[in-house]
Amino acid sequence: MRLPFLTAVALAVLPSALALAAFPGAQGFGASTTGGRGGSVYIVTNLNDTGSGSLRDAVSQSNRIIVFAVGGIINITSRLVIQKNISILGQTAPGQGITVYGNGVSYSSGSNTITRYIRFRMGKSGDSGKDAITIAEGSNMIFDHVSISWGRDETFSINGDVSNVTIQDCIIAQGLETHSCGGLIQTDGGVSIIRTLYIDNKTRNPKVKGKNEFVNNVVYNWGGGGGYIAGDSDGQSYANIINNMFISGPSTTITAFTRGNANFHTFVSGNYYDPDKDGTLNGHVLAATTDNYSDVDFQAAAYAYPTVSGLMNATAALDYVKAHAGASKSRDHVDTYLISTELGSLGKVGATISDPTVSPMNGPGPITGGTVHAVVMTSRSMLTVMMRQAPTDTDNDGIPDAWEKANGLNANDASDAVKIASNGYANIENYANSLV
Ligand SMILES: *[C@@H]1O[C@H](CO)[C@@H](O)[C@H](O)[C@H]1NC(C)=O
Ligand SMILES: *[C@@H]1O[C@H](CO)[C@@H](O)[C@H](O)[C@H]1NC(C)=O
Ligand SMILES: *[C@@H]1O[C@H](CO)[C@@H](O)[C@H](O)[C@H]1NC(C)=O
Ligand SMILES: *[C@@H]1O[C@H](CO)[C@@H](O)[C@H](O)[C@H]1NC(C)=O
Ligand SMILES: *[C@@H]1O[C@H](CO)[C@@H](O)[C@H](O)[C@H]1NC(C)=O
Ligand SMILES: CC(=O)N[C@H]1CO[C@H](CO)[C@@H](O)[C@@H]1O
Ligand SMILES: CC(=O)N[C@H]1CO[C@H](CO)[C@@H](O)[C@@H]1O
Repeated sequence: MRLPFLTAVALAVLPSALALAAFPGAQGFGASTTGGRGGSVYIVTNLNDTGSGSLRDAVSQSNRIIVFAVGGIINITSRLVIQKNISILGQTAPGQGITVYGNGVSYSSGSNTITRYIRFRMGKSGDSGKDAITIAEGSNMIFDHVSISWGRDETFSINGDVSNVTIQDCIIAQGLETHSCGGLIQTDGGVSIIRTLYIDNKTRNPKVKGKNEFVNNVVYNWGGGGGYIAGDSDGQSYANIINNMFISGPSTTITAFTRGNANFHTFVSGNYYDPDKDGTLNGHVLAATTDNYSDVDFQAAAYAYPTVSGLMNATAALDYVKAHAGASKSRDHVDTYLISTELGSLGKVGATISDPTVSPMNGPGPITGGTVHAVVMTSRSMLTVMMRQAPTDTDNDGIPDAWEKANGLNANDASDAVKIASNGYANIENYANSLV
C-alpha cells in the first residue's frame, strides 16, 4: 500500500523527532547529544588546576557526567582537553558557579558532549594564537548557557571535520586585541547558533562557511572587521539567517552583513539592524536582498534545518538574550557589565579590549564560591546565615539528599544517580535539569 504523502513525510522525520533531547530545551543540530549518559558520575570537589577532584581530572576520561560540589574560579595554566561522552553540568555548582580562567579549552577530542552553565574566560596569559574554545574535529556537541570570552586567537572557533553542533543561549565576548575575533564557524556538518550574544569582537561575529543555522542571536558592537561575515571562498555554504538583532556600538564602522559570494546560499529573513548608536532601538528590518550582501545566492525558502521552536522576532530575541544568555543562573560581573552597561546602552557603550585584568573588566572575579558561610546582619539585627556550600549528599552520588527523598530515590544508595529514569534521562540529569 502506498502511504499518503503526509504520512511518508512524518515517517521521514520520525527518528530525529523522537530522539531524546540532550536536556529539555536542547535545539538545533546538536540537540540529541547524549553526553555522559550511561557513564559514571564525577564530582568536582576543588578548584585546583590538576589532581584528584579537579575539573581537569574530570574531563580527562570519557563517559562521565560531571557535577560540582564547589563554585569559584578554576585557574588553569595549560589548556583543558575534553574527552568523549562527557556532560559538564555547571548549574550544579553552588554559589555563583564555575569560571575557568587563564587558558582555553579544546573539544577537538571530544565528540558527544553536553556543556551547560559554565564560564570559559581565557585571558592574556593563555596560549598565544589559541582560542578560548576550539573544535577542530568531532560531532554532536551542545553548549548551553555558556559564557566564553577573552580568546587570544578566536573566542569560539569551529574549523574542520565537525558536525552536529549547537551553541545556544551563550555569550561570546571580547576576543582580545590585537586579533579580537568572535570566531570562525566553518564546517559542512551543521552548526546551529541560537539566542547567543556576540559582543565586542572586532570581527568574525561569526565568520561562516558551510552549513549554518543562525537564529535569534544578538550581535553588538562589532568592529571594522564585520558582524555576520559570509564566507567568500570556493566552498559551498548553506545558511539560514533568521530574526537576529544587530546593534552598532562605538567600535562599529561597517554594516551588519558583509562579504559572501555566489557560493554562499542563504535564506535571510527578519533581521533587525540599528546602526545609529543613539541609545534607542530605532533601526529597521534589513531588506537582505539590497545592499551589503548583494553577491550571495539568496534562497526563497529556509533550508530544512532542525530550526528553533519558539522562534521570536528580533526585538523579542534581544529582550530574551538580555535576560537569559550566558551562565545566567547566577551572572558574574563580566556578563552583567556586558549585558547591562554595554548592550543596555543600545549603541553608546562598548569597546574591544586587550587586557581583561584592568578596568572596566577587572578580571574574572570575584565569584562567590561553594565553601562560604556568609553571615548577614539584617536591619532588625536578626542573623541570617546564608549557606552557600553544596547541599548534603550522604551517599556522595552527586544528588543532594533532599532531592533524592523528594523524588523517590535512596539517599544512601549511590548507584541510583546514573540509573535511567522513565523519561529517558539519568536520575542525576533530572536533578541537574531541575535546577534551571
Ligand atoms: C588542591 O590544591 C591545594 C593547594 O595547592 C592542595 O593543598 C590540595 O592538596 C589539592 N587537592 C588535591 C585533591 O590535590
Ligand atoms: C584564581 O585567580 C584569581 C585571580 O585572577 C584569584 O582571585 C582566585 O582566588 C584564584 N582561584 C584559585 C582557586 O586559586
Ligand atoms: C561513547 O559512547 C558511544 C555510545 O555509547 C560508544 O559507542 C563509544 O565507545 C563511547 N566512546 C568512548 C571513547 O568511550
Ligand atoms: C548528524 O545528525 C544527522 C541528523 O540527525 C545524522 O544523520 C548524522 O549521522 C549526524 N552526524 C554525525 C557525524 O553524527
Ligand atoms: C515581536 O514579538 C513581541 C512578542 O511576541 C511582540 O510583542 C512584538 O509586537 C513583536 N514586534 C514586532 C515588530 O513584530
Ligand atoms: C586590531 C584592530 O583593528 N583592533 C581594533 C578593534 O576595534 C577597536 C575599536 O574600533 C579599535 O580601536 C581597534 O584598533
Ligand atoms: C541596509 C544597509 O545596511 N545598508 C548599508 C550598506 O552599506 C552602506 C555603506 O557602508 C551603508 O551606508 C548602508 O547603510
